[in-house]
Amino acid sequence: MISKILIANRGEIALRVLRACKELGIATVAVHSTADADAMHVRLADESVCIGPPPSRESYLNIHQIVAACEITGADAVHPGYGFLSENAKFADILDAHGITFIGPTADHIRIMGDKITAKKTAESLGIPVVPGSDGEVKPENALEVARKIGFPVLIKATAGGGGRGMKVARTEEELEEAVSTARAEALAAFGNDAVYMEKYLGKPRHIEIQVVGDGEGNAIHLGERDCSLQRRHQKVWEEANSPALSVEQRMAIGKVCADAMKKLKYRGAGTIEFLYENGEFYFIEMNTRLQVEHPITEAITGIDLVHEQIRVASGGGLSVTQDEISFHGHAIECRINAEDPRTFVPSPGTITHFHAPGGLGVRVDSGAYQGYRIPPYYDSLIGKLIVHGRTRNECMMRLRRVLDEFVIDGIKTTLPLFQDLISNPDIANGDYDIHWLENYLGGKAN
Ligand code: MV4
Repeated sequence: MISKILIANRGEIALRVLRACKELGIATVAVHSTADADAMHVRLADESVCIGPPPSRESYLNIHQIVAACEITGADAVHPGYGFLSENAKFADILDAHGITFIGPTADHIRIMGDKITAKKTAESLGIPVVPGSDGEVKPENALEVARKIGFPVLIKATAGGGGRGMKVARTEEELEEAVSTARAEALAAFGNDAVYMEKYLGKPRHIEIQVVGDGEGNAIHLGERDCSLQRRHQKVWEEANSPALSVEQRMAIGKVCADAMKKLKYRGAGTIEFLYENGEFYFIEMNTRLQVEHPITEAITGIDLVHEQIRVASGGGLSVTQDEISFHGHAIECRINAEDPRTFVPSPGTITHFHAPGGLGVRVDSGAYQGYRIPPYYDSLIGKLIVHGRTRNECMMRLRRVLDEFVIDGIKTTLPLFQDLISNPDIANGDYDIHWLENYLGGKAN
């Protein structure tokens, strides 16, 4: 069994994991860089270890330091949160070799899903619908033949990719050669690997992802979907569950496909299966083998604590619920609060002079920020998440409007004003948006 968990992360997610550990009676170890000595996760953990200077490479990504911190404190498990080492198969292997439990999937499953071609082939073999495309890697000399077979427009993607880097659209045969060479060059620069593959380009899809959890022994559940179509430069801004676009029947059907696939794979841990959704069809694009930023909206509508489940399955305790016991209640929306200018999205680190989080029924704020906290400039700008739940989408939107008026964060710029704008927009009110909506909206506003 797990008796002490080291949390290899910072910010709101470190706090989130800490809360789950405390509720399960498990001791906690925080790690932090010198820039985070005054962080809330450090204050609330039972023990803390400074693992290096501010740059992530030398602290939160430093495997040697984190393993050493486990040895020093006697931690028997590591929760990686999201980002940093959460999808690093080598890290999972190293912990394994030290007899420390990695709270996540097996290193092999992380590796499979980290390579986008292997992930897609695996998904297809497990019965998950995928985007039509090339059968594996595409070499420049075969690109035209493959593209003609798929049909234009096509999208060239990096095998090692994710997050949109190394991705290029070719709308016509004339555009193909340049698209392939640019995609390869970007992939090489970003990932040190120039392998690319090709897919049919979907023009106006929604981004819908299914939450799954497996016990590693062939049992798995799904917890419905999240609609994360509102993104800017591949950064999610607003997420909701359920998706305004799906019926109950569609949800349960795609959810079952995903849970069945995870059973066959004997997947262990929490995972997210990402789809593009267009004209009533789902197309697998990627699977993330970690807890995601937006997991609280799933927790809000299911009442299931995903970090509890992660810890249970990591220690061999199995899932706490069966699929039949899961039901979906109401609607939840998450707004990502970034320390950024709400118009330019330029980061705005600095000291928070006033902080007042809203409360009341159906309101959750996940944040490590507090009055007097100084946001260091070294890490991503997410300082908190506002999660609002209501019995209906309309109630949820009305509640969100009320809550945004109550939230006070002074001293720095935040993205809170963006959400004030979005809740008043008719397309948002109607749930009528796709993956390009937000960029078009922001591009169309005078800034
Ligand atoms: C696509 C696509 C259209 N067609 N694949 C962007 C990041 C990567 N995770 C997958 N992405 C896309 N893949 C096909 N075949 C459009 C995107 C895409 C996108 C996807 C989800 C959310 C926002 C997006 C913004 C631009 C492009």
